[in-house]
Order: sequence, then C-alpha cells, then structure tokens
Amino acid sequence: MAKTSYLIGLGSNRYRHGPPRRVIETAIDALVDSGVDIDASSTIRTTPPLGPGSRNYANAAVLARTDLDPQELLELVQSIEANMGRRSTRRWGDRVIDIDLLLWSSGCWDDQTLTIPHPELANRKFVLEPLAEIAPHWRHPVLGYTLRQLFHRLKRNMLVDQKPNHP
Ligand code: A4P
Ligand code: MG
Repeated sequence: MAKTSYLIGLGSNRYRHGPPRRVIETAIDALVDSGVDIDASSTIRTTPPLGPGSRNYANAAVLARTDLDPQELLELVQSIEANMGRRSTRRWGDRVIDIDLLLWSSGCWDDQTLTIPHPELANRKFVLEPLAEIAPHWRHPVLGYTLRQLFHRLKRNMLVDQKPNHP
C-alpha cells in the first residue's frame, strides 16, 4: 500500500516516568521508532477532563505518514499504548496514554473495531484545537467542513450536522 496520511490524537492524564506532556512526547517518539513519519506535531496543551477523569489532560495531535492501512495502524498504536503501561480501565477513565486515529487521507473506514473519522471528533475542543493548528484546511469527509471551520463552529456552539454549501 502506498503511503497515506493520518491525523492522530494523543491524550494522557497520568504520570508515567514523567508528567502527561512527557508521556505524549514518548508516544510520538514510539511512532517514529516504529517507522511512522511525523510531518507535523501540534503544541501540547493542558485541557480540563471531559467525563469522569480526575486530573487535567495533556492533549496533542500529529500528522503522520505511513504505508500501514488503518487496521494495521490501530494494532500499532494499541501495542504502543500497552508498552507504555496502559491497562484497560473503565471507559473514559484516567489513562497513561490514549492514541486515537482521527482522520485518514483516503476518507472513511468502518468496521467492528475501528471507525474513521473518529465519531466524536467534531464535538471535542481538545481534539479540534490541535487538529486545526496542524491541518486547518483538511476537510472532514462526512461533515464537509475544514478542521479550522469545525473548530470555530465548536467554539461558537454552532451545529455541524449539515454539510456546508461548497463546490
Ligand atoms: N476504536 C474505534 N474507532 C477508533 C479510532 N478511530 N481510533 C476502538 C482508535 N480506536 C478506535 O478505545 C476503545 C476501542 O475503540 C478500541 O479498542 C478500538 O478498537 P479505547 O481507547 O481503548 O477506549 P477509551 O479511550 O476509553 O474510549 P473512547 O470512547 O475511545 O474514549 P475517548 O473518546 O478516547 O475519550 N478529556 C480530555 N480533556 N482529553 C482527553 O484526551 N479523553 C477521553 C477518552 C475522555 N476525556 C478526555 C480525554
Ligand atoms: Mg480512545
């Protein structure tokens, strides 16, 4: 398979050999060590927890290039999560590292274990802000808005359930 691009989200709210922002840097290094090219990395931001988490998160996103297909990349990021000490916890619980495949340059993917675009992407500031920083013109293949537009709409609490009119 030829190289394709992915936007990948990273989140951490637990210490593991360092504070959450160091955990994010370690996860990005692990992607690189596994042969994934990183074309852009966002700022690492401190964000308040959505859901029952007890501590602030560090969140970031990267623009990655690889010849892995989405299922193969999911296996890779899950092995990185496991190597970094992530244990299965309750949904949305505190976690050492969470790596989500948010968007893929070839459009949509949907099977039992993987859905791209990530279904909650457009509702989460901690996801959209880093995405808009590194790939503002990337267009969501279902919603039809660019990531910059989605981020501005979320900030203004505008609905995104309709495609914009564009050629
Ligand atoms: N899966 C399906 N689609 C995807 C995808 N696009 N990328 C499946 C990655 N995985 C995907 O994921 C559960 C299963 O989802 C995987 O086995 C995979 O087959 P998980 O990461 O083990 O579970 P989770 O993360 O606990 O659940 P979920 O629903 O993915 O949670 P989220 O959406 O990741 O949210 N607050 C702040 N401020 N920052 C955060 O980063 N994160 C969460 C977790 C909650 N609150 C947060 C943050
Ligand atoms: Mg997840």
